[in-house]
Amino acid sequence: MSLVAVWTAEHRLHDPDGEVWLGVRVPGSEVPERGEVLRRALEEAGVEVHEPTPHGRESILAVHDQGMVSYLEDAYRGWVEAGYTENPGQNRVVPYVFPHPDAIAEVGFRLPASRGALAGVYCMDTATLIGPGTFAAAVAAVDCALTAADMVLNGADTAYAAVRPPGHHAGTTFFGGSCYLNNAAIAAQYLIDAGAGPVGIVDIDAHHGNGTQQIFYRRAEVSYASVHVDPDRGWFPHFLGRGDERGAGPGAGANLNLPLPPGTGDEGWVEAVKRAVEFTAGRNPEVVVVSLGVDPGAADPESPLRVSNVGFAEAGELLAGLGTPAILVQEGGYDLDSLGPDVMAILTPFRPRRLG
Ligand code: SP5
Ligand code: ZN
Repeated sequence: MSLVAVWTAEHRLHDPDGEVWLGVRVPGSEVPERGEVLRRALEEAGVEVHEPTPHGRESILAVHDQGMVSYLEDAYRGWVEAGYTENPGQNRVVPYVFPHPDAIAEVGFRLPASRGALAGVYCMDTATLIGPGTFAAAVAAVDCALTAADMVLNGADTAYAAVRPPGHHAGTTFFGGSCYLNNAAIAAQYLIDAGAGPVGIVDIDAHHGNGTQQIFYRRAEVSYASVHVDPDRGWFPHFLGRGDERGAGPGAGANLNLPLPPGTGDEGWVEAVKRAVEFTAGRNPEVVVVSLGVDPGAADPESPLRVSNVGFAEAGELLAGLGTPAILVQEGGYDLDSLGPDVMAILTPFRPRRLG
């Protein structure tokens, strides 16, 4: 077994500078320091860390709508040009109005003229702010995930993309939940297009990966299994992630949601990961993509799950036990003290085993 990692300093270009939560600008949890913590944890553990290679737009556009990607690229410039950094004095792109599906149903969707209104077209929440370097950092994170995919295509057993911003809440035509481009989904599609065979995505982030689920909902060759805090108990992403969402059309049966009650600890969480792994094994994937969020951790400020470092180590054993080549892509994990140790607990079973 071999384990390699991909990381880039370009993550620093993205500083969301907080989020707007219930109408109030509050400090956010998806901070640049997360990227530095991940880098240090890999170095201290002696994991080989590589720079990403640029992969261009094609792989991104195989998953995301061209209009959304162009918008993300241009959003901050347009915001400044519209004067919003001066009046009302908002230094980040953030929506205030959304095209409610029922409001536009009779006439259909048409793009608004105002840059302020445009901010609500592709974004699903007010907590995913766009700054000057957000798009460049999001593209660099995709490049890390695709470089990890290349490594596995070239024979590595396991490659870990230590990225931010995360991706699993971003869908074909929408983004949100601190995510802009869906790193894991883009990598999964890239593996499919490279002829790697069926892909199994396992998402252990504390939140349901509604973007990844949407992208592959009707697809049979990419399965999606997610363990997350129950949205019906009041948790983000609120509108998706229920147990009866099983896929549709050719993808019927290829989607598995395992929502857990707030307060779930190692026992219940590891058992759910086991079910996700068994479901994934049953789909006979050639490659596994893990959406590796460690926000189920007990100390995490964004989730009420109560997983310990031991629980993460057990999940790592289960995931490594799938025995297929794997790429692991960082999602959430916001407690800066447990982020490194919890990620390493997942990765350790994927590392070369020492003799003796
Ligand atoms: C990738 C990922 O883990 N995204 C999760 C985003 C969840 N954001 C929810 C935002 C609302 C809660 N923020 C409250 C912060 C004030 N304590
Ligand atoms: Zn999360």
